[in-house]
Amino acid sequence: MLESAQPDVPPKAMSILEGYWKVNTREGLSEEIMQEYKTENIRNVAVVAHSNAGKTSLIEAILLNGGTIDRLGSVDEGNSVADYATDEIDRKMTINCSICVAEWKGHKINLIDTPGAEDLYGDLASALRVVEAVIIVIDATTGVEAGTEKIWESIQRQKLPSLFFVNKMDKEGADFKNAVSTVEDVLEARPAIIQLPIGAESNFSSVFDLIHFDDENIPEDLIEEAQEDREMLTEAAAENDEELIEKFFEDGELTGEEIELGIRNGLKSGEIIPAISGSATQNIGVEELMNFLVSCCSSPASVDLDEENAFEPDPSAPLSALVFKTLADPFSGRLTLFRVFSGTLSGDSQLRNSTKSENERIGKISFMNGKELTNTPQVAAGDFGVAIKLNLAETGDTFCTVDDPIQLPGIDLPNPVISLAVLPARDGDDEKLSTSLQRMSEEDPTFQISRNEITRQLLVSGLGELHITIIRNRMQDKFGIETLTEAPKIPYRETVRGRANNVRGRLKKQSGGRGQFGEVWIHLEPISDSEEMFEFVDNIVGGSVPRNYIPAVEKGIRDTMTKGVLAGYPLYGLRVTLYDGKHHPVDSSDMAFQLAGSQAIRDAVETAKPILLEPVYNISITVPDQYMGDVMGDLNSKRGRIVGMEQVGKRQVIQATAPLSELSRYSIDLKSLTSARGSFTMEYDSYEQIPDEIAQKVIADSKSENESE
Ligand SMILES: Nc1nc2c(ncn2[C@@H]2O[C@H](COP(=O)(O)OP(=O)(O)OP(=O)(O)O)[C@@H](O)[C@H]2O)c(=O)[nH]1
Ligand SMILES: [Mg+2]
Repeated sequence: MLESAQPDVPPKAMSILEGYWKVNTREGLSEEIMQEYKTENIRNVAVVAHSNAGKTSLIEAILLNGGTIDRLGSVDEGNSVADYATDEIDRKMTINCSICVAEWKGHKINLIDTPGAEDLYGDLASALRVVEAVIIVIDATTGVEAGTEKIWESIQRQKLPSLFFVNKMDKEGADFKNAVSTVEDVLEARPAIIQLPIGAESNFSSVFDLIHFDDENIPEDLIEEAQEDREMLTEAAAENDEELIEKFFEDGELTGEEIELGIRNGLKSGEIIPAISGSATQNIGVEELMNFLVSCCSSPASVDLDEENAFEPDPSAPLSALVFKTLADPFSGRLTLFRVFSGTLSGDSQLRNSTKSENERIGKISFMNGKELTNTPQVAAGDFGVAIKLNLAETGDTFCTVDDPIQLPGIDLPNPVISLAVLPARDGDDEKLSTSLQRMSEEDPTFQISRNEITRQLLVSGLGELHITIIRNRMQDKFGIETLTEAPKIPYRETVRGRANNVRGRLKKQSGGRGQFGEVWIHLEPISDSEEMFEFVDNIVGGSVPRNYIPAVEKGIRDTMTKGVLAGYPLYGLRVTLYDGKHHPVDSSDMAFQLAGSQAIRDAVETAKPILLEPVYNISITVPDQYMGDVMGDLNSKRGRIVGMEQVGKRQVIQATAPLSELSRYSIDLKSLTSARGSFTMEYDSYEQIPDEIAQKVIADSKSENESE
């Protein structure tokens, strides 16, 4: 349709992602339906949970029921729609979020599969930003797990309508009511049960619908439970609509339609969080889930607009679209995944990237289902699309039209919690390393690169060890670059605590021909601002050091300060006053004064009580109450200082400071201390003096390192 001039030729499913993504175009997804869905007939749903709960499998079953695929793929066999990348297939886990599409009863359900591994929650944050509803999958054999607990916090912060799908009801040990009770205990949420499982484990056969309650067909052993749960559901639904509550008081009953209305309202306001049971791999309870999405979840057309979301969710309104993910590919160029919030985004058009304040030409755009792309001329409000080969747009950017600027709120991505030094495994690969790292961090903004000037290490930071390992493997697959990692060195600094007055630096060489001569006198004192490296005061009067040599003196001092005096770390926070000196009309030179300056500063530092400083970080740790003691004890052993504590629900938020040298493996330590239920963020605070015995060790280490070089 894009290439040909005949508008009535339907767009062809195409496979542009040859190469890394190994695309096989699937049959399915009727193109008209993808084009024709109105905003009010779209449902955008993120599927989230702790690792392994069955998110990808659930999406697979939804796609089968919707007719997108005609055979149920599986994560275990490596042929699911959502986990299509080669490393996802190898690891049998979701790494990147992907969009999958199912048609159901005249609706288009866009599903975003998200990774369950906490190290990959960047994509989870992106997914939550672009949907109107969330399915939280819970493993019926374990109940709520640590990852889900953390995701729940984000869902609540964003007030996203959500529902619990208690999965794996067919598995040995499955217990629906127990799983629901962990939701109550751990998440402190009161789910409204809308379907009950009939049977469990190998006897799990179907689900019983409590909304459209059918007295006749209740299995005998469920009668009591079903009636009780139906009453609770009716009450919960009634509470969410004034007319319903009146009717409920009069009749003591509501119809299925009325309950649905109450649930719709309650979902939107967050008052009702439905719970459903099922089995993804047995495809039980999944149709019922799809019916529920269509009948009770909000469409993108009915979002409540507040000041932040001042867009009109209508295809004819001015355009606003949010980029929520980019995928780098060495063969086909970058893919940019976007969600249209208002208006219509057309391919082959000039758009404005309002976040970057630049215009960008959009070429081909497509709908996406797993790895399959289907060309489309436009994507309308409420829907998802992907643009090919854009260079400018990054995750979190807004597209709008050139004349109608709109800026959508960006994406609140998690900050890196771990850093490692990285180097190429083969000599000479340095440039290749830095370009491929660059590409990887464009694809994933939670993966960051920096070079530490002090330790001269190239550092990569991410959300955990697994995150960094996955990216290193991808770099090897995509760009053929093999890497090694090392523990990051701590960027210590040196400074002085005392002063040194009247220190001489002198170079005098007379060996036959022309000699070398320069002499300087300096004072040295500390300045309190240790972020400022150096202040040079020139107090020379009467030309004892000629003007033209003064820059050389300063350079000599500066060079020595970068190399340090105690342990090879740079000196910070010094004021050096040059007040006197001597020169020789023939033997003086820039070189001579540089060396004199260097000697003066070295001697001055040695007499002015040099000390070592280390970087100290602010750290904010959130843990469930029961882990408080262990976490505090551990912080103590890490030279941490508690600054504050706050109770938030059943959790403690601890504010502390601790030296970076003690925190390099904190993400791993906290995980094992709290069974993965704790989380933290850290941020640079200041440089502080290192305690003596530790300083001695740093100095000794640096000496032995220098000797071995
Ligand atoms: N018995 C049973 N096994 C299931 C069910 N759903 C998923 N599984 C299995 O559970 C494992 C994990 O399934 P996935 O769909 O990959 O889970 P996920 O939540 O997407 O996992 P991550 O993407 O790694 O977070 C696989 O071995 C599935 O076959 C179910 O309903 N019953
Ligand atoms: Mg998955």
